[in-house]
Amino acid sequence: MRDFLEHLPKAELHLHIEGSLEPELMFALAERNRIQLPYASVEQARAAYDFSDLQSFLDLYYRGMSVLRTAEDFHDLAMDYFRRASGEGVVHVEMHFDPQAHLSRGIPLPVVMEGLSLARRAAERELGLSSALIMAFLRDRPAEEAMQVLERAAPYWEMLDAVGLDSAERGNPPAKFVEVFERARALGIPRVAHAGEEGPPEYIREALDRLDVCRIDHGVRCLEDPALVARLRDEGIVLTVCPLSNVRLKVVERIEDHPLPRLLEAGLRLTINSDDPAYFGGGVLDNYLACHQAFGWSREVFIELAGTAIEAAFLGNERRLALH
Ligand code: ES4
Ligand code: ZN
Repeated sequence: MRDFLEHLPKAELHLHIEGSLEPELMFALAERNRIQLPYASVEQARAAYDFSDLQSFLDLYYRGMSVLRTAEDFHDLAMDYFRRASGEGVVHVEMHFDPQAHLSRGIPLPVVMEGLSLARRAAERELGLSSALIMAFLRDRPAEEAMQVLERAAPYWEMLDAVGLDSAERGNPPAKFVEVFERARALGIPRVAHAGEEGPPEYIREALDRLDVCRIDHGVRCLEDPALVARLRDEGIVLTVCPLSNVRLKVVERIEDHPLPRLLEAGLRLTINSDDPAYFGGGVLDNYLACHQAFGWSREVFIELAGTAIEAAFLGNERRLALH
């Protein structure tokens, strides 16, 4: 099965590129930029990745990304991930990035965009890997700040495949960002949002009704609301589920308790993704393998999940046909 899953062409639709920063690269960039890390070694960093919830992860995630300073750093970050993903049979990657987490540290948007753009082109050329870019807003920051970031990104609007919404979910409902997402819609930029990971099913409804998103990131708590499940199924809304992330952030206690089999049973369109592979113990292939081990899914199920990801990706028709 490992061989089959490795060779199955997979698309990753839910990845935070800053969460793909492995401790080895974190240490190399810290040295290059003469930054002091709070860890004595790579092993100590990995040992610190023991989370109790989303916020305890976010604290280390924002601290870890402090080593990213130059366009070259962002290039190296993305290229390091693209190489690993390609090695495990990933043919297309849609990456969220968090401009506010860099702007607040004095890293200008053009630095981030230049680094990520160079890496995307190199991945296409050297690995045959396509990618999409999702500019995410931090929902625990004011909506006005998100709007300023969207306006500041004017030179890059053409390069954005979507805008997204991430960071601490509870207490930060999608409705807070209605104006920002309306502006994105007016600009013709597609929209996605994290909802129903730690937050209630109501946030999923709100993301659909008020933000007009085309995909829900996570969405696993929809099962608490049967009418919502029926709606997601009827409208064919795709959920980008991240099983190892849900275990590590204690959304579920054990992978065996994960709602994925019930979501599948309910007829929802699902994809399997890694979220923050460097922090949650594995990439897309590891997430597929964990599902195989926990749920005993057949090849046909994985073919369907991988197919859904390619259908739901921000891809041109030509590339989509080539991947199907
Ligand atoms: C994130 Cl809400 C969330 N989940 C996982 N990774 C993240 N990075 C930023 N926000
Ligand atoms: Zn996420």
